[in-house]
Amino acid sequence: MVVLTKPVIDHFPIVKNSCKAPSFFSGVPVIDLSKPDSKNLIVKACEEFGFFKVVNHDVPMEFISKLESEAIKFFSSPLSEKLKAGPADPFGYGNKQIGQSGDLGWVEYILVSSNSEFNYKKFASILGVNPETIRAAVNDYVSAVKKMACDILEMLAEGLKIHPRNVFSKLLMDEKSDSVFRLNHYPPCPENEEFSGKNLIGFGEHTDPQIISVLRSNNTSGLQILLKNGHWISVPPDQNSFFINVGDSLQVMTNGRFKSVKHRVLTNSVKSRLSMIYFGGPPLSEKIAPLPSLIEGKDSLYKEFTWFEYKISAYKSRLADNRLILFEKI
Ligand code: GA4
Repeated sequence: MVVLTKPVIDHFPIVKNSCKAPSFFSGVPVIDLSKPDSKNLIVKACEEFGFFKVVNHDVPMEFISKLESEAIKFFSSPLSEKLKAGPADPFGYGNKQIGQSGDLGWVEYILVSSNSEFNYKKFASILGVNPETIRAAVNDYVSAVKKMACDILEMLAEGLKIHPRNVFSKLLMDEKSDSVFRLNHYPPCPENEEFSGKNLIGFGEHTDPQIISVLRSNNTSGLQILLKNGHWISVPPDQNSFFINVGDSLQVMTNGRFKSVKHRVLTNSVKSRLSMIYFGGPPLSEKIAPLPSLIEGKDSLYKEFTWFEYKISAYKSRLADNRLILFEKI
């Protein structure tokens, strides 16, 4: 893998790390999608963590490996070539700069949107392959993961006793669903005297704005989530499973019963981390508000807004900002 240029400590956010090797958290809820009691466990996981791991999914391994190998080839290309597929404004190839508000991370990435035509030609020419090969690899993977996300959202609705059960999943199934797909590459970050005992941030702390996010990574650690008790915990990597995040929009639709999980990625000094994330969002015109059946007898915590309005304000924010504050009822 080609390593990014040497990090300059002043330019990057860091976290102090008292011990070198991360101690992994063993309490991440594991949902076996083949088991009949999954729906209740999913609800519990969303309430307690806004995060869980999924096993026994039916996303074909060949879709994962195909896309992973294309991504490795792309990220291994010379930087001068990769830059031709950028900048990420917000879609395309991005390097260290995250979003448009000055956030930095030790990461390079590709961002693709379901709503704007993606320039596969640029990527394909860098890889020296037919654009259709790349388009097909992304589409096969995203379609399979989206199907799994919809199944999970339907189980969630059932677990919450909400009718109809497609109340959340229909938003992702809509042909105008505004979803995003992201490939992140975190090159190993060389140890350096300047920041020894500290971890450089690969991707700074944030919540995802959409409804649900589905993450798959290789076997390199780095992902951390923030627990309700204020502690950051390291999630043990598992390349055969998927990790699910509750997004801000689902937090609103459940009137705060589920919390969008704060998460971040720390760099690794030895190994590259590669992750692929599908962010399932609603159509731009969709009105987001707490579902009446989840308000019953309580106050609605959020004002109604369209996904378009939320997105506009999210894209102006810094990564670590609490983006929902603007939409809370006082
Ligand atoms: C976080 C979740 C997704 O990765 C993303 C990110 C987006 C970007 O990288 O362009 C944002 C970030 C994410 C939230 C706040 C804004 C927008 C960077 C940023 C500072 C693609 C998304 O939808 O929101």
